[in-house]
Amino acid sequence: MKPKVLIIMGSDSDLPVMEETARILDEFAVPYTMTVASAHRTPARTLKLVKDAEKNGIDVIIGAAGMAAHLPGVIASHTVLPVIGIPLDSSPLRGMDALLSIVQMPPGIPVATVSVGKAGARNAAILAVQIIARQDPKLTKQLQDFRRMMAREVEEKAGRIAKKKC
Ligand code: RP5
Repeated sequence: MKPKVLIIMGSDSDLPVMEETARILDEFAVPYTMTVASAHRTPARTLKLVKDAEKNGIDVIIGAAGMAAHLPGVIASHTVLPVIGIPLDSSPLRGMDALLSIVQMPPGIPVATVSVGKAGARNAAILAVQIIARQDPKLTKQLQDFRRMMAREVEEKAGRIAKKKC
């Protein structure tokens, strides 16, 4: 199947967190490709990936980076495809640097910024699925089932805590 999501991370050191994005996309059976490119260290490679993504019918690009995390913003500057940005905790500033770099885009070039780290990696995948699901009723149903499953888990947790208190 042709990939619908392109995941670009700033370094291979980001992979342990970004595996969470891949895991969720696998769960929903949404095809993706995942690679490394840096806005600063390999600007030409980043641009080529974005332009190829447009040619190859990618629906959503996920960019993840730590430190002075310009990657998602630079990706967004080169395309009108939706871009989701994941700030990563890979510096002494513990992701605050990446969060502000990614979330504070100037008006006109949005990056849909998710939370820092693994929770963000997970949400980026879910948001990408939600975007793609607009054209795919089967995927919409899967998302609704996923929400119901989460709600059931919360009920079960509440039940377990209530039992402990008795
Ligand atoms: C960022 O710098 C990367 O996204 C990574 O989070 C951080 C450190 O990269 P490495 O020095 O480990 O390659 O560009």
